[in-house]
Amino acid sequence: MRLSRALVRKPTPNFADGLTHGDHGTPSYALAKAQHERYCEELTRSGLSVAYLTADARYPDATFVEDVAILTGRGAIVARPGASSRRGEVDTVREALVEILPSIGEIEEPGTVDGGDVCEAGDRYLIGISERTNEEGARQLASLLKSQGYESTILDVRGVPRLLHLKSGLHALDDGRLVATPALAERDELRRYPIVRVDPREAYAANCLSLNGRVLIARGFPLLESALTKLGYRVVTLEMSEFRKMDGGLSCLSLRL
Ligand code: CIR
Repeated sequence: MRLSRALVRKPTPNFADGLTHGDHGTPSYALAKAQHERYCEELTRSGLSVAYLTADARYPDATFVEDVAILTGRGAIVARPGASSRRGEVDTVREALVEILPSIGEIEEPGTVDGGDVCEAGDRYLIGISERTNEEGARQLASLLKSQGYESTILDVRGVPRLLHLKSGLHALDDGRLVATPALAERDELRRYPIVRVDPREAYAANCLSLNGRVLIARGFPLLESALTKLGYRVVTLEMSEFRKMDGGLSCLSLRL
């Protein structure tokens, strides 16, 4: 799908107060801000117009906008984040989305869904049940997607070590190939897809981002960079160190349509 717009939210000075399982240290706000600016430049270079949601320091994780909505080619679903500290993030996103997309619905209590657990892969959606997305949320989401004509596959990834969200270890490239960490590449549910396996030492890099023929990957992961380049993808690398410290990756920093 040709992407034309992105919604982002700049990190706030208290960005380091967000949630993390963190073993990579405390992030620097100044560096995070600079990395976010570079990220937005690459969105623009990839042909997307970038709109900024109002930054809100009440929610230090709010820069990870991908988690609060699911955008399909047919409309928007407002998520219900699994972490209670992030629930309030949905209000501004809902308001912004009303202006630009038809509403397909919202995830309702007791369901929880983080957008990071939702991966559009060709003709279907892969939905992860994780630390953040529960069975009820996955079921509601699959049903909302079904009402729009989309099939879903639900994968329980709670047993996969160090995986916050499904997309922390999985990405669907534009041509239907997946990029996946070894644990996810083995899953029966993904057997139908060709897969680029990420070396376990580079697991963080599995969260990449395909944008109109380019593939953004985190900088410092040469094995994945070279594997994708050899397969003919146009790879762009971006420094993501400060977002990694807060368990975030490339896809989390924008909503795209
Ligand atoms: C959180 O734990 O919610 C944030 N610190 C990171 C969220 C990253 N989002 C994503 O992987 N989709």
